[in-house]
Amino acid sequence: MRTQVVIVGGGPSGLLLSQILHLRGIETILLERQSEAYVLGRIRAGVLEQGLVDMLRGADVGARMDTQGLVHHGFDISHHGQRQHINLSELTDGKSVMVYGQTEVTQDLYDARRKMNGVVIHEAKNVALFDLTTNQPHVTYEKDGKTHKVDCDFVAGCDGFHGVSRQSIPDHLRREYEKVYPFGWLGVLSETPPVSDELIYNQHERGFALCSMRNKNLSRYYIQCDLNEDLNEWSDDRFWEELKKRIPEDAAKNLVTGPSIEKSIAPLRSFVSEPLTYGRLFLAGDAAHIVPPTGAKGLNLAASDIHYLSNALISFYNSDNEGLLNAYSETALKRIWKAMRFSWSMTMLLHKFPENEGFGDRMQKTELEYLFSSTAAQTALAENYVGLPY
Ligand code: RFL
Ligand code: PHB
Repeated sequence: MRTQVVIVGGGPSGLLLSQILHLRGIETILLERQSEAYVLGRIRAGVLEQGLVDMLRGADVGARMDTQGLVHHGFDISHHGQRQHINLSELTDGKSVMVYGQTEVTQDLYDARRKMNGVVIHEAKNVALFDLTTNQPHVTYEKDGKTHKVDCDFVAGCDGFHGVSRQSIPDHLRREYEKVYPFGWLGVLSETPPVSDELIYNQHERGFALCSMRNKNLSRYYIQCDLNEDLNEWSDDRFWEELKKRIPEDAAKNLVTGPSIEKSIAPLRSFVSEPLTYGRLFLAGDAAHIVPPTGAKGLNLAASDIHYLSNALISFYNSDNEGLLNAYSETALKRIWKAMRFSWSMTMLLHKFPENEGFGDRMQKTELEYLFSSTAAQTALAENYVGLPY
């Protein structure tokens, strides 16, 4: 087999790249390790920046989002019985975010790929990348007991944190930066109306909590938990009781509880691998970087990588110009580090850190008091939350 771009990984990064390239006449073959049902069963992000919303519309996959997504003009932060509204639109010249689940984005992309007869190969096992530093790389994979080979011009590594692409860059050419946080998020999805029209980020002495949503009858809640927490010990009742203790009193009174339809624990980590390029391999999304979910940046950062990478590939094929491809790593990393900083600072601001007793706690409290009283601080927060320009 031969194609122009092999895309490894069928999460949002890989699917969006294949959709954009296909619309511009560039052929791709996408290799996904899991089944489509497995990929769609993962409950992940929920908040889309304007940049990603525009990209989805531009890639002909915005129609369902535009009817079912919820435009949010602000969110709340609660701390010590106080609740501060962060008015995103007022603070950012009318910008907003879209609440629309990653599962829905992925579904829309799969539907669009099918409609355009895009080549998406599921359950492609043991993907391996070869000759990446030549002009004729190739990729092999196993399916139905056979080994297949795909020759190509470029490989896009969109295979997430545990993928094979990043590992295909020799150790001595790769520099990794990492911070692992000493806690996780226990998340619950329930078919109940959200407790509030907007998201509430709660800083509390028992630990962080987040009230989020997917639609008018689907709520997503998270609480900070220990890393070694056993999911089996978290009955729905125990989860709701703990959540109520961490959110504002009026919200706790209004909270509609119900059976969870998904419950999981996610560790929190900041991670960047540099550079994003090795010969004709280009990393994008979680394959190259991970942010803690506090700033809602993971999926959005994957989208900005795809923006830069798709432009670079289009420029190569249309104008024979390698300039943007050569600049991809540096260009994308500039925005990645800014989102790293923001996600890290939101995480530090809102979580309970076991080692923080004393001075650290007072700094956190003072930072929140400053944020609640300063329009300048709220503007900086809002500017980052709606998404920095591409
Ligand atoms: P993905 O989604 O991990 O997709 C990678 C795909 O590659 C496949 N794969 C392979 N395929 C072939 N061969 C191999 N060797 C392979 N190895 C792996 C995998 O099966 C998978 O299908 O990465 P991608 O596409 O870069 O997308 C990144 C986003 O999924 C991620 O950043 C976000 O979900 C992060 N995130 C959030 N981001 C936001 O922007 N806003 C949010 O509100 C938000 N909330 C969250 C989040 C992530 C969370 N978790 C669980 C980590 C909330 C949570 C709880
Ligand atoms: C979510 O709804 O899953 C969500 C929302 C905001 C975040 C993180 C996760 O910051």
